Amino acid sequence: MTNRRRFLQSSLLMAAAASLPKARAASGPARAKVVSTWDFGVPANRAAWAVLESGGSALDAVEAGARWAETGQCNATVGRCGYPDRDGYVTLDASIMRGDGGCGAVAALEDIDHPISVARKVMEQTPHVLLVGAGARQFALAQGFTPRSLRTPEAEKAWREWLKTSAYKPEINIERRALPGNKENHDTIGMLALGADGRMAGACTTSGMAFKLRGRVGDSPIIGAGLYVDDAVGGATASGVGEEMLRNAASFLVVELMRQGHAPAEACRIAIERVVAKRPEASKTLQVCFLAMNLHGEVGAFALHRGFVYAVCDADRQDALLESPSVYASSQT
Ligand code: SD4
Repeated sequence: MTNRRRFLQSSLLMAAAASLPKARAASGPARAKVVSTWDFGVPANRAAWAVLESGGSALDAVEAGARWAETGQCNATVGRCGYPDRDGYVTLDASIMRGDGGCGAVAALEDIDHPISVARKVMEQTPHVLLVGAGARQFALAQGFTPRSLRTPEAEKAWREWLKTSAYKPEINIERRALPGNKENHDTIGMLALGADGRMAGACTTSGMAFKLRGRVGDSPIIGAGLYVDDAVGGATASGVGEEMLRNAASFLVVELMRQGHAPAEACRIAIERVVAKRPEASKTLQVCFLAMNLHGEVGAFALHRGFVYAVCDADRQDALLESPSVYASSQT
């Protein structure tokens, strides 16, 4: 019963978020829109929007937005400031996808601060979709990327603090719970863009779960799990505990639900319900968040727990930040 009440509360919030107006021709490309996960999605969207405004493609836009998240800020779960795995290695995951099905990804990439651009190179310069680990690094170097150490002093300090207990608790994104060093272990960026020409693209980039098992790869570089885009329908991306997205082919699921006629927010909600149904107990302590946009520029989101916010940028509004509805009002279920 309690959960039902929370679903109701969530539905009201969802209705508010789902009623986002479509882009109007104010300035910039009339149809275009960019959405992305978390509060730093606002500046990341701006970087992407600048590309769309200057006539760039949705693909160029999401790459620019993701690149901003990777190096334009210092964030414990994306790019150059990402926290290391439990053995002290910073390993990055990223994927990029065009609405025509073109896609590329890298997983467990070390020493390269723009994994999203390496993912794009995988898409454009190889017949493959995913390169991992040492091979991905070797490919990046061959493509001209400059290697650099990614373990920042802050990340090192947090890791050493974590080593004192080495508690392995993948509790991410729930009410912005802090890690040692007062940093949070979430904030993957997932970004979707709709170009003025009606074409879509998406990008997702992360350092994954802080202090993860060495070799652990989440959903973000897996096409269909952390990201999926189809020009005929729309796109979806995810943040949260990637294992849940992997179990449910989650982003693909959200897009397929939209293909069946569901609005983006409704598609995200149904997908979240699938996550709950599969692992009802685990879902009380793990965060999972979906963000979707259809080919008309309608946007929606849904999360397991309160606290997921997403940024929307179009010709009318550059800096909108909206709170997603959620199944649970808090982590205390
Ligand atoms: C992962 N989904 O590696 C990512 C982490 C994340 O917000 O999204 N954090 O599982």
